[in-house]
Amino acid sequence: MMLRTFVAIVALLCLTIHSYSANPMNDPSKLTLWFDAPAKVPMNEALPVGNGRLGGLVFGVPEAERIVINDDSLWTGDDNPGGDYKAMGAYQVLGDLNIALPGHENPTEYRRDLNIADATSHVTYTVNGTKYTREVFVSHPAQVLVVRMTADKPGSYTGSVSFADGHQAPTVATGNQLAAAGKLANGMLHETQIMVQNQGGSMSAADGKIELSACDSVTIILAGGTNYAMNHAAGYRGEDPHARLTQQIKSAGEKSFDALRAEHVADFKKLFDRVSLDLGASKPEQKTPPTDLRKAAANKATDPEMEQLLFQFGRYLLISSSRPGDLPANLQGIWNEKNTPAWSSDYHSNINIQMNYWPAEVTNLAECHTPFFDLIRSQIPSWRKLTAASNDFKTNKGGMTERGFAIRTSHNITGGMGWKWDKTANAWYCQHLWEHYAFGRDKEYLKDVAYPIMKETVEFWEDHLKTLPDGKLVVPNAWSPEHGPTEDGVTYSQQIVFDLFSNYVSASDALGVDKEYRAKVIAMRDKLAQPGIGSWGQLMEWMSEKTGEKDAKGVATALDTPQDHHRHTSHLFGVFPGTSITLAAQPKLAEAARVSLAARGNSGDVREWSFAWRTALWARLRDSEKAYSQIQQLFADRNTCKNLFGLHPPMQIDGNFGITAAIAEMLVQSHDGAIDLLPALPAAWPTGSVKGLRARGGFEVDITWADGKLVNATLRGSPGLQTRVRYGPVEKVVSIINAHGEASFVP
Ligand code: FUC
Repeated sequence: MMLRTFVAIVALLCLTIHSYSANPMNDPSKLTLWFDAPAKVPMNEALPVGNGRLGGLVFGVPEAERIVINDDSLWTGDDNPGGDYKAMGAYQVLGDLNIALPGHENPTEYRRDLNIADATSHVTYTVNGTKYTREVFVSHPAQVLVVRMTADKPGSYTGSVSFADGHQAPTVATGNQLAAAGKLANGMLHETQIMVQNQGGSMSAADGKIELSACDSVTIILAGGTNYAMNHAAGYRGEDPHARLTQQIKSAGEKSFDALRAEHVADFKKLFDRVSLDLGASKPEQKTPPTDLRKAAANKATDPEMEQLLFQFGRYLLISSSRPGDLPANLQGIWNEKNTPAWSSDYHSNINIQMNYWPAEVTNLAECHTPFFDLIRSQIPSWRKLTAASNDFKTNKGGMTERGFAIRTSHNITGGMGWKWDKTANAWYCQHLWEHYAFGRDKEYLKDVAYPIMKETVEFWEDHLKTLPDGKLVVPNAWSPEHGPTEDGVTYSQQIVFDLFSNYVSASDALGVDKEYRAKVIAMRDKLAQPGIGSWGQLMEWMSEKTGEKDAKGVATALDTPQDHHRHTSHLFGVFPGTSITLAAQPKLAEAARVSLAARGNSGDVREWSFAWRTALWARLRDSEKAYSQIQQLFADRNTCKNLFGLHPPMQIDGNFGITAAIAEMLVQSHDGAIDLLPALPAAWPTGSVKGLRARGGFEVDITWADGKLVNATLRGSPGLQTRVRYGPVEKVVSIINAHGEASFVP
């Protein structure tokens, strides 16, 4: 398909990219998860609501509602475990909100749902001819969780509201309020306050509960929090949350339910509605079953509306678990029902937290990326200290580390780290700092936030790279995540340092600073050992091919063979999320990457997040059908829970975020100096459109296609911006110069 014309018009006005208007394409009927029975298993079936910090998992049981409540900062552990995973602590449960409604057993016409277009969960059912409705959301503006229960007959609510604190703090009931406050062994204060409002009937406080008697409708407002502060200097502790929560409950309690709901929906939609996606219509018979059955079927037959839902669900989860000022999304986002969650529900630095943030820039949720940066900044003082104290970081000059920091595979929110060093995670984190600038072009941010950390990390690698006899530079004693031996020059680490050095050079260019150091970094980058191509045409994961040698314990290390199906694809970092291996610039390495990826396959060890990574890799390698097949396989019951959460197992959220980013990568790419339209459009989506994706260089992109071919595309950005745009083999320069800050392409 030839790209024939790009229209360029002169612009005089500035463009406000994030100006908000409700997006009519985000049709709630296509953006709702629904089920015909209550949830039984919290992480796999309950429905997640959240405001970035405060989360709820809604079970939807008529006679005994349970909502697991989380606050993203409730963690055990502390700042200096020196690599001991257990001492690092774990993400905790704030408690359970329980609503007992005896007599509501055995309902008819039962339905529970989660509308991700307005971030509200509903439960509806009928008992003895009365129709009941329950709505649950977590408001970001009001910082409270709200439950509203109504019925079509007066006096229908008799029962009780109670709270079970996750650490056995007693619940005190006074007037129309409940409160539970406690302190963890690490000094973390946590508190929950609940206000219950009734219309009709009566309420009373007794035995730590609020009893409801013949109420017409009931509103429950819950505020929860801790004294955590994302601040090393303050010992990661701030004010006692009591006064803040009291104020939140008071303010929310003074608003009507309708006002609280309207404020919540408007706030959520401001972010969510920036992007709409239409991948085509599903067949009428595909639309009828509940989401769990439909998901299972989508594993076997194309269901474009489910694929669209999966894409938007990742965006929903990011908005709901990562808002500015709060902590970033952890392994379970913010949703957690156990005080001993898998992997502590921590921040994993060898793929997982990075994957959580892959969709942030490209799917137009850039501000949801900032909690990751805030966490990095708040942990660095402690990471520097722990790195300097470790014998693992002697510099290439023989002394101990003075510049920079390294990160272990796992970390918490109070400067603590666990398990092995993931040596180049520092550089990988810097990729995120850089990408926020590459997409948004905020120079102040680059200068004040990203550049200093990037430079410090470049200096760390200047001090630590080892020179081989042939003059090549390698990362010493590195590990290709969770695979094979620890040795010099593993491809994963080499490519990540290459990425850091390249982004550093671009950052110094953008700011016009450190010209001499920039030249030195280019010289170091040129000496970095590059990945080799092995005996079966693969991109080598290590400097030497491992074909069955035995390690010190006598275990065969038959790793670099076509039979190896490890879940990580670390050696393909340069293809995605890195940018050093592209089809155009490095065709031989790209072909070797294709051979490796095809051999890695997707059986056995492959996990939910692996499918997401593989989808993005195939998209970058322009194999649209292989990319699409990964999405379909992700829908399998083995990989995705009934509630669409990723299933490692247990539930893990990175795959949700990763697949959203990977689907975007199939529709638009912008990593090699141009914007590629529909680079990996599969046959399953012949006709469709996407609005509001972002491309590097400061652009928003809308694309419409039909019969597998581009119909038109619109670019938005600040007037004066220019970019190369490609569709298939055709490439043109597009300038944003019209009055709406737009440029269009019509083939
Ligand atoms: C990485 C992966 C595992 C798991 C863990 C939380 O270490 O290798 O599969 O996702 O993170």
